[in-house]
Amino acid sequence: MAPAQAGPGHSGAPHGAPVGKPGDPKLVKRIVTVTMNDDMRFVPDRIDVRKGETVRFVVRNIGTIKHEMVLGTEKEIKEHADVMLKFPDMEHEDENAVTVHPGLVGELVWQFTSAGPVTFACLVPGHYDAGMVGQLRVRP
Ligand SMILES: [Cu+2]
Repeated sequence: MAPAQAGPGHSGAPHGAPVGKPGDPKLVKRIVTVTMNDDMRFVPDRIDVRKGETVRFVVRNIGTIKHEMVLGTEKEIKEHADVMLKFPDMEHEDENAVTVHPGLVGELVWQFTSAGPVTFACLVPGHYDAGMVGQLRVRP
């Protein structure tokens, strides 16, 4: 896969710092399966993890259109969703995001380095505003 290339207006996008970092696949102790659908929902949309934990998210798109799962603070996600509305063709190659085409399964390995709320959302234009968002709770 090509390295991430910043699109127009993409500089404010989340790059993982406050919510954690890309995880080492060897340290994965838990696998969480998340389903995305054309009702603009994640199932589940509430996930508990522990600080320091490395999680492999197996992200299944059972819909007929492209969806994605992007991790960030609520503020970052909202800002990024607004940028996506202005630049709808922008593709994500960020380490804190996985884009999954219809009928396929993507993976995201992430280590949660600080306690507190983390938001995950689909930033395909319009999906976040339609409610395609969930919350991770990182316990101390
Ligand atoms: Cu979506």
